[in-house]
Amino acid sequence: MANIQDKKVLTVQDISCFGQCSLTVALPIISACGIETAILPSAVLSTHTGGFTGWTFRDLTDDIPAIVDHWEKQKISFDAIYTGYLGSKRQIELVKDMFSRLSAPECLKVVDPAMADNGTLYYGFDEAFAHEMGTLCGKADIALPNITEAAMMTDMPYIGEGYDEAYIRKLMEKVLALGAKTVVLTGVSYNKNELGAAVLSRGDAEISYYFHERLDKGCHGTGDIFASAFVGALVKGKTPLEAARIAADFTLAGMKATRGDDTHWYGTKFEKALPLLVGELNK
Ligand code: PXL
Repeated sequence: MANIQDKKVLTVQDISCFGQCSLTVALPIISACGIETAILPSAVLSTHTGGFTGWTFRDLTDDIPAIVDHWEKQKISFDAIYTGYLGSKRQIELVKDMFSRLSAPECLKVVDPAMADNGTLYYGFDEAFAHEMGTLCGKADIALPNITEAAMMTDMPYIGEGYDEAYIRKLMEKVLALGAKTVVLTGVSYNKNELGAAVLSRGDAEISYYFHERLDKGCHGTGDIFASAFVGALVKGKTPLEAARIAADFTLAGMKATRGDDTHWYGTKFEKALPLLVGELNK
């Protein structure tokens, strides 16, 4: 029987037409979780910017206010709003406005800063943008940075490998101090065999971790894949730690399906792992 209370998610990020990231990842993954998913594209690119050259970029900032006005007039609201790659500081302001105008009661606001990795900002971003993204994470129920993004938003040094738990704790506390209620830090590893996510909410005495095996090589787009599955699992009622475990296992399975295919350097074959994600959520 249909459940009239089914939840609706809005995700705001770019469409990289080719390359398996942002909306071409978020929409299929959250939909596969059985959740109605609306999209608001922040820009349209021919490909993502991580390894391609000569991509096209159409900024959609000017279309956003009218879309939000229309939805508000139609009394459309969302049980979760999940933001990823945003193209400008103005878009960050527009997302803050969406948080206040398009949220259903108890709307979960999930912010993935999606702007940097391995110590480096993605093409086109600067330090000022990173700080602005910090203010958006401050409005989030859950902020989902990787270590590079967390360090850039909080003016902590990025020290690559070889950090200890005290560093991770300080980084996470600083993200909470921005205003986020919970921080899920991705790409945490204290040894060469394991990689995972760390979860800390305001008032928690200890960090909770989920680790899985660490592969030799990363894949492009895994941050978006993790974040999308995390949102799907969260909206399905999982706790942040359970959602992080489900999302991490799904992402790892996608990476395993990708390794060995050198022609697939630009993305991750997450589609192959969707049955695993769906099975996990229906357990
Ligand atoms: O996966 C994050 C991402 C999203 N969107 C665009 C990107 C990237 C990372 O490179 O370039 C356009």
